[in-house]
Amino acid sequence: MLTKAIVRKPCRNFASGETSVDLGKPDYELALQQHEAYCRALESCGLDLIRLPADDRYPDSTFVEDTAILTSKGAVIMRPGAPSRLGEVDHIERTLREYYSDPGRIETPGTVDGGDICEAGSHFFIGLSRRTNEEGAAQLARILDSLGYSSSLIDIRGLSNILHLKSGIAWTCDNRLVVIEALSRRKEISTYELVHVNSFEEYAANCLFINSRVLLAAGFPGLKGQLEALGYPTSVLEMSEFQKMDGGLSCLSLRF
Ligand code: CIR
Repeated sequence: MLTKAIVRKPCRNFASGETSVDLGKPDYELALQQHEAYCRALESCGLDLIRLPADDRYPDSTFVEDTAILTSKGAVIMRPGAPSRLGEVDHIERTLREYYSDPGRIETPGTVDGGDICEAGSHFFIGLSRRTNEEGAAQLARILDSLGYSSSLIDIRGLSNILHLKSGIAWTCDNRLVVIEALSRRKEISTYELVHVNSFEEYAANCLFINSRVLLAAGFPGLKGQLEALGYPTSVLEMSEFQKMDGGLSCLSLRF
């Protein structure tokens, strides 16, 4: 059971963050409303929130997931692959130290974005991407091994449609993975039952399974129906303003 989540309010210059999509400029007030609804959804899944204040120095700082990996055996501080995001980790680390005594850390020249790390029980998939390099992935694999977790790499550098591994894959907390077509034939995931996301709904692949509920972006009835048919209760959230900044549901929180 997850009991807590760290979230950070979007800052006023949220629209100046990194993005590779062309969906227009986000509306800040709407982003705040969507973020608040997201926070309430986490609370309704039974999580106590640690709410961090907006940090105007880092436009992307609301995407806290990229700064750390939290497991039941320990935490690892990431080293984000976008130079503009490197400083975000210091602030998060101070918060994490209240809960984790000795977090591991990705060191230069390694880079890892938390969005590239998909936990699946005692195994972690590590995405190699524009943000997560081989050195960072190797460091993370060693740290996870020392904590008692196995890991494997999934190279997404040839995929232009997703920023992070978790933009295209989500673990359902049992033996299933929600997956976009481009990743569905990878041998690394061949032992899982797959929930296929159709090509019109790829953004919805970044869904969030929390304590037997699934949070899903609004506007994707196909995946919603598939998950409900499999017995997962869904809650739908408007994510338009975060999608404009390349962000999905998972990246707005660190759950533990
Ligand atoms: C970035 O490009 O870094 C942010 N604008 C979006 C990060 C999204 N993070 C995630 O999916 N884990």
